[in-house]
Amino acid sequence: MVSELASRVLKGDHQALGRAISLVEDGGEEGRRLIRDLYPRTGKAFTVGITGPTGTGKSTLVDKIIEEYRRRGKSVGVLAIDPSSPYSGGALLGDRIRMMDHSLEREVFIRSMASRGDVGGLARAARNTIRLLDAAGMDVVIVETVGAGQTEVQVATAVDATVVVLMPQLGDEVQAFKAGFNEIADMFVVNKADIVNPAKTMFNVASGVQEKDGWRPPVLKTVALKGTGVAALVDALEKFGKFLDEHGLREERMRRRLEAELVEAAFSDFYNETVDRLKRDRQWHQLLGQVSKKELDPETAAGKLVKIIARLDASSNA
Ligand SMILES: Nc1nc2c(ncn2[C@@H]2O[C@H](COP(=O)(O)OP(=O)(O)O)[C@@H](O)[C@H]2O)c(=O)[nH]1
Ligand SMILES: [Mg+2]
Repeated sequence: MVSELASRVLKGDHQALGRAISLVEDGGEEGRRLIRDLYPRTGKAFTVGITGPTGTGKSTLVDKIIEEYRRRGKSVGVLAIDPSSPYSGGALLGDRIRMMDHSLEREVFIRSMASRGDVGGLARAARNTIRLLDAAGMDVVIVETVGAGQTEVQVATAVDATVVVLMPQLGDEVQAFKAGFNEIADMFVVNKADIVNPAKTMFNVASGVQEKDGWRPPVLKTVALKGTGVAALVDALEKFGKFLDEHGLREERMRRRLEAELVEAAFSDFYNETVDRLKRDRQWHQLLGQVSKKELDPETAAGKLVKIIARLDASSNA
C-alpha cells in the first residue's frame, strides 16, 4: 500500500510534491518511505543537468528551455540548487523571481534547494527530488547547479544529459574548470552571444571536447535573454535522448549511476551509524584517551579502531 502523500504525488498534485520534496530533503524515515513507494514509478522522465560558472546565464536559459518544452507539449520539473556562496545572495532572489513566471502553470513545477556543507547529503536529496518530479509525471526534469565542484559532478552523474553553460571571455576561470567540465558535459552552450562574437570561445571549447560512448558533445550558442538558439538546444537534447535510447546507453548509464549512488549512500549511512554507536562505546573512549595521553600513536590507534568498529558491527547484526 502506497501512502496517501505518495498517491497524491503520482497524480501530479503540486502541493503534495512540495511536501514530499521537503521530506526527502530532511533525509528522515518519512522521506525514505516515500522513495520506497515511488521508486517503481520512476524512469520515464528525461533528466537534464544545467551547470557552469556563476553568471553565465543558466537561470535565464532554464527559463527559456521551460518555455520551449512547453511549446512542445512537455511538462517540466525544475530543481535549482543555489550556491552557498555569500556573494550570490542577490542572484538567489533574482533566480526565484525570474523562474516564478512559470510557477503558476500546472505543467511546470519549480523548486530550489539550498546547498549546504554536506555535499553527499545534498546530492542524495537532489537525486531523490529528481525521482519525485519523475514520479509526479514530469516529462522533463531540469537541475541547475553552479560550478564544477563535487556537487556538480555528483548531480551531473544523476541525470541523463548534462549541459555546461559558458560565455565568451571567461578566460582563466574556464581554463581552471576545463578538465572537470569536459568530463561531465554531453553538450556545451556558449551563452551571451550578443555581447561578444562567440566564435573564438566556441572554437576553443570545441577543440577540447571529448567523445564519450560514441557521442561527440556539440557546442551551441545562445542568447538566453532573447531565447535565440534555445530551440536548437532543445533539439540537441532530444537528439541526445534518442541517441541514448538507441544505443542502450540510458540503461547502462543509469546502472553506473546507481552503482555510485548505492555505494555512497551505504557508506554515508554506515558512517553516521558508526559515529553514533562509538559515542556509546567504552573501548573507543579508552582508545581516544590513550592517544591523547601519548600512550598510543594515531596510526596504531586507527588500526585498533577498525577492529572496534568491526566488533560493533558484528554485535549489532547478532
Ligand atoms: N547580454 C546578455 N545577458 C544575459 C544573457 N543571458 C543572461 N544574461 C544576464 O546575465 C546575468 C546572469 O544571468 P543568470 O541567468 O542569473 O546566470 P546564472 O548565474 O548562470 O544562473 C543576468 O543579469 C542576466 O540577465 C544573454 O544571453 N545576453
Ligand atoms: Mg542561476
